[in-house]
Amino acid sequence: MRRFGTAVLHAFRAVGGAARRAAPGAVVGMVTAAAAVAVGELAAVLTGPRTAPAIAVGSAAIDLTPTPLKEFAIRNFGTNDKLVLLIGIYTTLAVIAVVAGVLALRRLAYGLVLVALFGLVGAWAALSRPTGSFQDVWPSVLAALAGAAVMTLMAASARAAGMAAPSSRAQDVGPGPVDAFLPPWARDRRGFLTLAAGTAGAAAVTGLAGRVAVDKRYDVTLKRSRVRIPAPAVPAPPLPAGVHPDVAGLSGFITANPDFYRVDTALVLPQVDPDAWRLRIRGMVDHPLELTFADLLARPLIEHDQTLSCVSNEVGGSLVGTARWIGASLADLLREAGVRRGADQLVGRSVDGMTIGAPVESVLDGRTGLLAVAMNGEPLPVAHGFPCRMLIPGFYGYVSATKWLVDLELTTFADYDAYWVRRGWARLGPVKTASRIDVPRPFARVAAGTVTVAGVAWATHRGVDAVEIRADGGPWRPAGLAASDGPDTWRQWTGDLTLAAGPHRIEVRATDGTGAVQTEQRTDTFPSGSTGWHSVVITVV
Ligand SMILES: Nc1nc2c(c(=O)[nH]1)N[C@H]1C(S)=C(S)[C@@H](COP(=O)(O)O)O[C@H]1N2
Ligand SMILES: [Mo]
Repeated sequence: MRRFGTAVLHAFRAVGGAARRAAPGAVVGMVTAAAAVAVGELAAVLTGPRTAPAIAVGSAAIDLTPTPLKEFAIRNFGTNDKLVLLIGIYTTLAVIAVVAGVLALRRLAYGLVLVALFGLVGAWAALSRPTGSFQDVWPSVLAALAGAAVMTLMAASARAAGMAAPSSRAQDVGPGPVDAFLPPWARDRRGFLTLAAGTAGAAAVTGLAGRVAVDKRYDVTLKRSRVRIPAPAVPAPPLPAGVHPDVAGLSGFITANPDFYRVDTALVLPQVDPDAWRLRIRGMVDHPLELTFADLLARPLIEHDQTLSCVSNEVGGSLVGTARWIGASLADLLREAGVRRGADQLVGRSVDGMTIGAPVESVLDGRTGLLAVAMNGEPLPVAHGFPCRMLIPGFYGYVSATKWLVDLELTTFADYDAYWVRRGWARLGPVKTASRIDVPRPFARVAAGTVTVAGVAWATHRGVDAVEIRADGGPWRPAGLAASDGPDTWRQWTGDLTLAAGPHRIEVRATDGTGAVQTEQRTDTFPSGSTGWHSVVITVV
């Protein structure tokens, strides 16, 4: 026991000693990284927010992330998945920076190699973006150059202060050519720390200034606020009275824009200038078209309520919402372009290179597919695709709802796999019948007697014809259906169960407009959407 205790103590001492010896190197590395990131951010003012090294690397990481991991991230972090990714990237960078700094104090060249690698990875990531162009490498190149300069200076200062790790090779610790440039005050311990703090401060100011300038230069909030959406030629009828039963805790029938779920691969939101926006319609068409935003707004606009849901939504999950959209008819536009025979896939491309493919047949079968420009009475929010997104009722978002849309290509499923299909997701993504219990909340404690159960059910474009609930595997009872706003939206429902004291498990299932009952069988979200009944466990007291 005592032997063990002594061993632990020794281990701690050894680690502590190593940490102390590594500290100057860690400082050199962190300051180097700070300077590099800051210069990268500043350079991105010229080339766009997506070209800043950390963002470019993050975006490349999203595209390279294996599907199960991406599913895990969406499942566990939801809309925060991007924040988690960025924290991961900066943490990785910090670790590499410390290693680089420690190496630099042994031999500067080793540290510089890592800095160069950092620049190369950033440049490669920027180039690998679907919309990447050669100038996009500049932020990473300049970042690496700034990092190299700072590392060289800091290492010289550490050396002069006698803080560099003792090396077996004398020439590695001896004065280098840079030392001539080193100001006299930076040649002792205090000078080293002053240099580090000063550089870190300058990096913080530069980086923040870069960020602010990027946000300002590319921000479309002002232009968006000036957009006037014309009154729709085909307004939606007012919502039927009673689409929303008055039950506390039940989701609203219309999902407010700030509450609407967001799922996309955009690490920074694309800022699309509506004045510069063009939509091309091309591929297997007789007359390729190009529209400006004014052209789009001049078309007869249709107002339509539609529920949008994500294929990654788990049973009972919240990646679903309903909005009142306004847009131009997608089918009319395709007819004008003249779809050639054999074209069975419509691929929507976004300004950031996302590709989303939908069956042409469905777009032309009479449903209300839109090139949407408004959501719940305002221009599309930037997070939801401003200035224009695609919407096709009946399909999950990943095959129908391209945000920041700039290009429509008519092609075939045989010839082209869109982004998610290449990652193993189903080619066709019709929405599966789903129902969710909103009230009571899981693990709620409710009073004995009649328990009110309420929720939503959707089978987008097929509609919901019935909802049933039951407790503890007992007989199914029909729930009361709220008024219907048509097959393209979800339907609220409520029901009462009489429950004795104790724990209970409440389940729900829906029947869609074709008469098919929602399947009990649980399947994963991958590759074509989850199935199974939602249940909540409550305690009656
Ligand atoms: N450009 C672009 N459009 C996109 C996506 C994306 O990653 N990029 N994600 C799709 C997915 S998977 C879904 S579920 C819907 C979500 O739309 P929302 O964020 O407006 O709710 O957008 C779709 N459109
Ligand atoms: Mo999705």
